[in-house]
Amino acid sequence: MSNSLPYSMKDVSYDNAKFRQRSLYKVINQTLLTQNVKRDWLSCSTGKFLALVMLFGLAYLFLTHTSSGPEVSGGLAKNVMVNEGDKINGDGISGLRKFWRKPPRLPPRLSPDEKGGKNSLSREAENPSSRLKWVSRQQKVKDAFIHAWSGYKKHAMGYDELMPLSQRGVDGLGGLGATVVDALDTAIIMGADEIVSEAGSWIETQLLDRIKHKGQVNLFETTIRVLGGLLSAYHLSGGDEGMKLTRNGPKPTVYLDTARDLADRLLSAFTASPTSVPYSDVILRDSSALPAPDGLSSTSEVSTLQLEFNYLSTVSGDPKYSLEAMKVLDHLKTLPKVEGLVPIYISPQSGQFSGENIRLGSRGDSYYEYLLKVWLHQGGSENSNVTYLYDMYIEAMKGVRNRLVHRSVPNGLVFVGELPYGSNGAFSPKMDHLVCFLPGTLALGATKGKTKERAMKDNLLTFDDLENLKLAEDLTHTCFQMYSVTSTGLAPEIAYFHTEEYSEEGLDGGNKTSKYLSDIIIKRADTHNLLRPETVESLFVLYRITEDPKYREWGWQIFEAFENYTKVDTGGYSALDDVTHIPPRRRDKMETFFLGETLKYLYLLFSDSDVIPLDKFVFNTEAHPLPIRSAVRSS
Ligand code: DMJ
Repeated sequence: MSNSLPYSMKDVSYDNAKFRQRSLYKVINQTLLTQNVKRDWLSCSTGKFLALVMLFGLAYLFLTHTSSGPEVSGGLAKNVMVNEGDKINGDGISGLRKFWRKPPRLPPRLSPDEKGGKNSLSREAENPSSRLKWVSRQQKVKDAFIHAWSGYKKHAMGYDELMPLSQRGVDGLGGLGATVVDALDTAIIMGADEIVSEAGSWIETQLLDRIKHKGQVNLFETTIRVLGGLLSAYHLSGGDEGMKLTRNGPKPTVYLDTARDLADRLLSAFTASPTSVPYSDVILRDSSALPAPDGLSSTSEVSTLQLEFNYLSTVSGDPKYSLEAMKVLDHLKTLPKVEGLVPIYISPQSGQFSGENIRLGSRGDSYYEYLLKVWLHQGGSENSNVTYLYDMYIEAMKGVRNRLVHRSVPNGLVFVGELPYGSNGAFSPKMDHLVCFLPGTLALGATKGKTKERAMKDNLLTFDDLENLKLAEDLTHTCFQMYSVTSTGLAPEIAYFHTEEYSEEGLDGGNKTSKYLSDIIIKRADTHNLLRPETVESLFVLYRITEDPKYREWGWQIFEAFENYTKVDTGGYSALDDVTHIPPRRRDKMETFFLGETLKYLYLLFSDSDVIPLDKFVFNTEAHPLPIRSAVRSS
């Protein structure tokens, strides 16, 4: 097993591999089959004549069919000697080649079973006893959400976060009551009416005042959690011709007005910067802004604001929010990259990337997520003025496949590592749990929110889509195994993968029954779990798209592990210090994203697919669903 081959060349057993790298034999065979030529064609003289023509054709194809053509890209294309072929064949053949049109790549085929209607996977979801099981598991997730909220309400109402063991609150995000806003749309979606009323009324009576008087907040965190949460609540409670999922809480305009006031202050991060790259922090009370102490902003932070600011412009009718936020992406488009991959720091002073560290974990992650999602949110059309974002996304995912995807030994788990010293430096087999957002994004990007079955029936999947979908499935499996290898069944914050070049003894996850115990290395400093959502987020998206019930089962196992080891009797759930030991030490913190994301994604994983459908909503990086423009008008 090689660690240096591009992803697409390493795995030839993909479901649809036959449609990607067709041999000469297959090209001819498929052409014959398509034209319905019978087996006895050699028995008549016309057949013999045709055989001669075929022989000439074969010789011609042999000479000319060396180019993989422009539609075969990324890993495969890199390994085909396109230019060499041209040289050998000479000018005459090159001229002839102009008349040769390679047959289009055949679409992936469905099995006869799938063609008949519902596939066996989607039938499983409709089986009455299976439905009952998932309805009851979904209720368990709602109960967990109510338990988390009750701890927060009792001990920390109005603080950013709950410290469940100390039974008090803490303001780790600037003091805007971040848990209240992050949790609100989860409560709306779950139909937790009492919580909608409590959170809604706190926002109506307290939040504007906080926004006017509080000091320093981080632009990114405040945008994704508070602005995103308010905008989603606005839509889900009936604003913008929205869904009216609840009658509780204030009028939707309360959420919108609060969002506007907040965004007006956040805009200073853009306007104070000498370039289109915003500063990292804002002082709310006087609408001023300042860079981080080292002067640098995170790449993911400056590129993960646009869904929220665009939607605010749409619903407020004021383009200024979108204009400022989109300038960042317009600018990032012009900067040099390594096959679409970018360093994790950027300077607002110069507008240039800083350092060479490339990763899809912290500070890099949602740059790639928003390239896709901002495009999808604008309608996902081929001709929109943000199509360049989709192109950047596709290029970056090729870069991921070619440069960052490797396999572990001995069991071949597919993982995404890092290039801490840039494209010419050594590869690091380190993968943050944060990277587990990627499979969900890859699957979403492949089918654009449709089911895989639908996308295949409609012949919508390109070569890149197929590669990305397969990578999504493999990575989801790896992310699940990051949970499964530990004693608690919960993932560490960071995992390293055992490869031919890298191994460390005695740092396993502790679950001696796991087949992957020696594939995954967990360093002592990385054993904590912050109740993060990325894996269950991807399980949710993968389930919606593939309809494979294994993703639900994996999600249920993870939920049970949260229940077993992180639930605090007096209310709330706690982060853990060490997932490799039982009982695990606790960390006395319930992050806002446990209510905003983790429990929401688990709830939606167990719900019917028409609850917040993926072709009508885009989830911001904090799991706040915002309606897709074309979908709002047609729904
Ligand atoms: C969340 O705030 C967001 O998902 C962000 O993009 C990454 N980190 C956390 C959750 O882990």
